[in-house]
Order: sequence, then C-alpha cells, then structure tokens
Amino acid sequence: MPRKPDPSAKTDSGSANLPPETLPGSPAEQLAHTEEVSAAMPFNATKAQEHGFENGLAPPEGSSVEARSRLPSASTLSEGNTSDKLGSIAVDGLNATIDTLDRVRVDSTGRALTTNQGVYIADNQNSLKSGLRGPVLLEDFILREKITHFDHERIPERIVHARGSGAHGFFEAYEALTDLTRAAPFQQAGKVTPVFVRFSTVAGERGSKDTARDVRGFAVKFYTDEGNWDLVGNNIPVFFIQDAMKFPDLVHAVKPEPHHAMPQAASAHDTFWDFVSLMPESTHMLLWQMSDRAIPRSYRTMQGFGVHTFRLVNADGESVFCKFHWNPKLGTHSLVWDEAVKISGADPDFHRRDLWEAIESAAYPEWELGLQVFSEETAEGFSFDVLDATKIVPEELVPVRPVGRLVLNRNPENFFAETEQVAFCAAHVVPGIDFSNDPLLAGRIHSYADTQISRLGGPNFHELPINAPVAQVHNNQRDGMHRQALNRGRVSYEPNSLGGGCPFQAGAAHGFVSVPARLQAEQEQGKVRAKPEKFADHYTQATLFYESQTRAEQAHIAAAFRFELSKVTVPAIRQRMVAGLRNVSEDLAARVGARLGMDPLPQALPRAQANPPAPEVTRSEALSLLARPGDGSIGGRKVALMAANGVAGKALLAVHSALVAQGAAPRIVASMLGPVACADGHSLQADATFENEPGFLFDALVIPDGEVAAETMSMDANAMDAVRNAYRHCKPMLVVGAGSRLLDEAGIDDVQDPAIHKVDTEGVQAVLAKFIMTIGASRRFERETDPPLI
Ligand code: HDE
Repeated sequence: MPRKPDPSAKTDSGSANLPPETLPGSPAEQLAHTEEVSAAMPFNATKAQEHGFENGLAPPEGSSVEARSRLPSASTLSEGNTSDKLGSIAVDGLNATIDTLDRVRVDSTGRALTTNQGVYIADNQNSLKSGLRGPVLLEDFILREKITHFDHERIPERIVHARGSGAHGFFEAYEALTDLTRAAPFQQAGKVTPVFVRFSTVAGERGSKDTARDVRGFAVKFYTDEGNWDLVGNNIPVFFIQDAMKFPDLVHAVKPEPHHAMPQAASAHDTFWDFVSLMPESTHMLLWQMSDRAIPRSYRTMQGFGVHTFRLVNADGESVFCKFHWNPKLGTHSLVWDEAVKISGADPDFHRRDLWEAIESAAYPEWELGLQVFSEETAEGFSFDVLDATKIVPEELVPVRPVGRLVLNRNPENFFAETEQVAFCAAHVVPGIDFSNDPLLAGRIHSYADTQISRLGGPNFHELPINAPVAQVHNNQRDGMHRQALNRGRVSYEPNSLGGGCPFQAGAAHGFVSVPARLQAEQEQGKVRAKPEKFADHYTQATLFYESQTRAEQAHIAAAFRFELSKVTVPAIRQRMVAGLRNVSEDLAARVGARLGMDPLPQALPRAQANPPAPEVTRSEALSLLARPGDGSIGGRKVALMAANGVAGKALLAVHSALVAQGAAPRIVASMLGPVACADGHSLQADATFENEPGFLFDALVIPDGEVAAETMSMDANAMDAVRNAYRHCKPMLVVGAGSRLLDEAGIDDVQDPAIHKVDTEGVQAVLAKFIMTIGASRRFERETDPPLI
C-alpha cells in the first residue's frame, strides 16, 4: 500500500508538537515508538560489569529492548515501496549477504549477451565507427566497458602461497568432544560442517609449477554454525622461525633474488641458504623440507598440520593444549626429485590436475583429523617448549586421537571467485578454539586480514561469497570499498537505545571469550624482547627427524641438501650449512659434504645451548613417510598402458578394465594418437602419446605383449624413456610376454624386483591383484643407486 502524503514527513525540520493521534506508519508514529525504546533504556545497564577481572571472564549479554513495532529500526519510512529490484523489507534479524553460494551462481544458458548494466548487446564483433573505414568513436560505451573490465581483471597475488588449488567438502565428527571443546564442529557425533580447502606451494608465483621442492599450504575454512574457523596449516608440522619478527626476512630470502628475479619457485639459491645457515632454529624444518615431504605425489597423499600449539576450551571454560593433524586416507606418498623436475616441465599443473580429476571422477580425497591433546602442566615437563613452532610433540609422547574426517567432494565452479578470492586468516577462531602464546602465531593473527586489504581491494572481503560465513553477521562495521550489505536502520554504534540496544554484545554464554591464561611467572611479566631458554635447542629434534627415517629417506635428504647447496655460488655459505648439519648428524654432514667436495668437513657450528635437556624420544617411526602406507586404494592413480600396432590387445584390455574397476585412470599411450591395430583383432584407441604425456607423469607402467609392438616401441626413444623413468623412479611395472624386450633394451635386468611383475599373456589375470597392490603401496626404493645407473 503506497503511503499517503504526510505533512510531518521531514522529521528533522518538522514540528516537535505531535498530534495526539498519530497515523500508523507515519513519521510521528516512528518518533513515538523510538521514544519508547529509548526511554526503556534510561542508563547503560551493563556498564558496571565492564570492570574487574571476574567480569572479564564472563562478560554479560548486552541489554536490549523489544520495540512495539519495526518503525524505530527502519532506515526509511519509504521501505514499503517495493520493486523488482528492491525486493522487500529486510527480514527481521537477517543478514542476507551470507547464505549459500546459490545467490551468486550465474548460468547463461539460453541468454543473450548484455553489458554490466544489463543492456542487450546487439553486436559483439565490431566497435562503433564513423563509417566503415572511419575512426572508432569515444561514444562506444559497450567497447569501453568491455576493455575497462578486462584492464582490471587481475588482482595482486598472495605474498606467499600464491600458487594454489582449492575444493569444497565437509568435515564430519566421529564423536562429541564436548568434554574438550565447545567448538561447533565437535558437538555431536556425525555432525557435518561445510569446508573449503586450499592447498598451495609457498615460494613460487601464481603461475609457477606445482612440483617445486617446497612446503605445501593446507588451509581449511570451516563454515561452522558459530562462525568461520580457519585452520591455516602446512604439510610440515614445524616452521623455519620462532618469532613473527623474522617472517619478512625468511620470505625475502627464499623468494626470487630481487636483482634479477631468479630462481622461480626454488629454495636452491644463495640468499635462502645464506639466511637459514645463520638461523640455526630453521635446521629442523630444513630437514623436513629436504625430505620427500616437500615433493608430494599429490595433495591427496600428504599430511597437514596446524603447526602451532592451540587451545581447546569447553563450555566450563576449561582449556587444554592441542596440536592438529590431517592424515590422508591414501597414505603419504611422494615423488622422487628427478621425477619432480621432469614433471614440472611436462605438466606444471600436476597437483592441481590430480585434485581436480580425482574429484571429477568421484575418487574423493579424504583425511582424518587427529588431535594431540595435553595439559599445560604436562607441557611444562617437556624437554622442549610447546610455544616454539620449530618443535613437534612426538606422537610417542602424546598420541594422536582421530576425531573426524575431511572429505573433498566438489570442485569450485570458478577458480577466481572461489580459490583466488578465498581469504584464510589464522585469527579466525570460534568459541571453543583459542590461541597459545606462540610468538609466531601472534604475528599471523595480525598478518592475514591485513594482507587481504591490498590483495582484495579493501576491508569488505569478508562479504565475498566464498568468505562469508553461514552464521549470521551483525555488527556496526560499515562502509568501505565494495560494501554489499544494506544495513537497515540508522544505528551503527553500541551502546544505543534508538535501536533497542541491537545488535547487543552476546556475552559469555554464546560469545567468544579468550582463555584467561595467566602470565607464568612474576619476573616474566615485564615487557621484553627475548626468547624462552628452551627455544635455544636448535638441533635435538632435527636429529630425531633424521634418525627416524628409513635409509632410503635419509639418502633422499642428503641428496636434496647436496643438490640445493650445489646451486649456492658462495662456498662460505655451503660450509656454514654443512657445519650446522654436523650438529644434527655426522652421517648426514659427511654425506652432504663429501659430494660438495669438502675435505675435511668444516668445524661444527657453535651451539646456542651447550647441553640441551635430554629428549624423551630419540626415534619416532611416525615421522617416516613410509610408515603411513594408507589404505592401499588406487583411486585416481594414473597408469600408462603402452601400445603399438601388433600389441596383444585382449590382455591389455583386461588390465585396463581391472584398473578402471579400482577407480584408477589407465591411459593407452602410443607413439601417436588414433587407432592401434592389435595382433588378436582387438582395436584400441590411443589416449595419449609418449611425447604429449611422458611416462614420468604416470604412477605405473604396463608393457604389453606382442613381438611387433615391442619392436616398434623399442625404436621410439620417448617410449624407452617411459620405461627407463618408471624404473628409475621406482614405480611398479607389469611386463607381459614380448614386452620384456623393452626392459632388456633399457638395461633393466633386476629379475628379483617385486614391483616388476613379469608374466606371459596367460598369467596376466592371475597377477593383476598383486600389480594393483604395488600401485597403492610405497615405491620400490631398493632400486635406487646414487648416481642412477638407468
Ligand atoms: Fe602464512 N601467510 N604466515 N604461514 N600462510 C599467508 O596470507 C604469515 C605461516 C599459510 O591458501 C599470507 O592470505 C606470517 C605458518 C598458508 O590462501 C600472509 C607468518 C604457516 C597460507 C601470511 C606466517 C602458514 C599462508 C599470504 C609468520 C603454517 C595460504 C596471503 C608469523 C602453520 C593460505 C594470505 C591460502 C598465507 C603471513 C607463517 C600457513 C602474508 C606473518 C607458520 C597455508 O598473510
């Protein structure tokens, strides 16, 4: 109903003398109702409770009053004048800028092109010209809009973790953890919380390769009922530095050197090793970074860690320390360095593709969330400091308790809108989760929201659909670039009486309350720039890590140090680094030094702490990648089935079907695309060529039977490279009948190798189960020699 003209419409300039009978919905009635709510709050009822320690522990809910009508909270009396664009009046207590992503999905099926103003575009091929051969006119608003948008289509990339890939999914709690935490995702068994996860490398730029030797980001945004919780972790449980003060230095050192912007996505250069060799606290992390953890086979096969010590807080305000672990269902699997280098050329999107294809083929990646929970008192007794992000809590000391699973089951629809615009923030916690005093974490609590202000162009990035929580958002923050919310009413401050006190402070019953952790000792309470003593033990856990690896893994670590340091051009930096490694392991230092031409080895670096406390654990099997084989399933694994004319097709197709049945991705690879004529009359189509998908992109190789095919393939060096690389990279092979000729030509005569299944055509069916098992298992590292012979 349109309102009737009302003489008191301009309230600021209207009469203060209201008529005794006010019209419904008139300015006078609005004023009368507003006066009522305001008068109902004669003073600030919770003011007294803002003071004192006890009140700080349990802040009260703010006071509010219910108005007689919605008139006092209206921005305008004209809000009832609706239209197709305006829709209706704000629904009571609702913020509609959040909600599911449905509100922003766009589908152009059956639609004509329009401008951004919704005007149909008659011609999308030509600019507006003065005559057919005349000049283009400034008047062409359609051309100008299109080009202007294009000119601004890029945003700054992330300072670190620029290269990444994301997916949607859910977290499901196994059981209620109400004794430990009041955090929403853990309140009931079976509770499902939607998530968005982004994996990343750290050092490379947005378009850099996936298989760089680097730490991987593992950032999880939980859209909980009580707000967003971001667990912004890595695939390595420790970090290079102990204090946020050093983060810009670390990142400047590892990024391409500033004078010539090289090398891209690599730590193998002078400035990185110069810095870390002067920062002995980075040694533990360096051991992890030089291990195969830094070249994962896929995002699906790596662990994730919250890194810092966090707190869990239950409804009674009781808190415990907690470390977060993500363990992949498929087990932990990595590449080998030579393979990673080759893949980066042939498929820089290797991990992005793997994640995407796994989800498209319904081989949904899955991880189990595990918690290490311990009390503050227990932590006091550890030989290391749990506030030091360069230290782990060994699983032998505090076991990891599985509490739920993470499943990624939906790819993003639009990379930019979701994966690029998602803004994780280490400060995003919900009631039930709190921070520890880890000084590295403190810097992160500041950094993440801050960096988005320039990356995403202003303070309202929380309103971007991918970042908006599913929980309601109501506060008095207003304005700024790209603001979307149309906040109803004139109240944008608290306390207020004009809005009936709303939105009011939630109080301890619902709101986030920081754990009242007290500063530990009197003498520590002064302001100080210094580290706790236990932070000075830089080597004990690095030694633990090295000693906990298998021989093959130790060899990879040594080779990685050797490779990286061989790229360092300044001998003094190499010397300094090897001198540091002597404090970790003489074996490691000797292996690295020997291959860098150091004889004798440099003197060990002086230690910051001469006699660190004895560690509780000196070997931890859990630290070896090979200790986590996973469930052996091969969903999404790629297998190359080599082929050429004359191949024994029937057996090859049987292998193909068996792999498909297991959810793997078998590909027929030949010298060229198109039909392959089989010796037994079957017909195959090549999916890929030895040239466009080199063998090292696959997890396993099948060399088929067929004299003629073997002869042809042995003449194609790309095919032979596939065989040599599969062997060199320790991958399983199924070699059928005459196919063994390729092994001979490649110089592979390791008949005892249990990951090379040699059979004749009749034996294929019988060996398939074993072959599939070896694809799901760890690599056959026993094959390796240093240097490689094949
Ligand atoms: Fe980050 N980190 N970081 N970081 N970090 C960023 O935030 C920072 C640290 C991690 O997929 C930035 O949105 C500081 C540890 C991940 O979007 C930035 C310090 C861990 C991601 C930032 C650290 C991480 C980031 C860059 C030391 C493992 C990618 C863009 C005090 C627990 C998130 C951005 C995504 C991203 C700052 C150390 C993990 C600059 C200051 C330790 C997974 O804000």
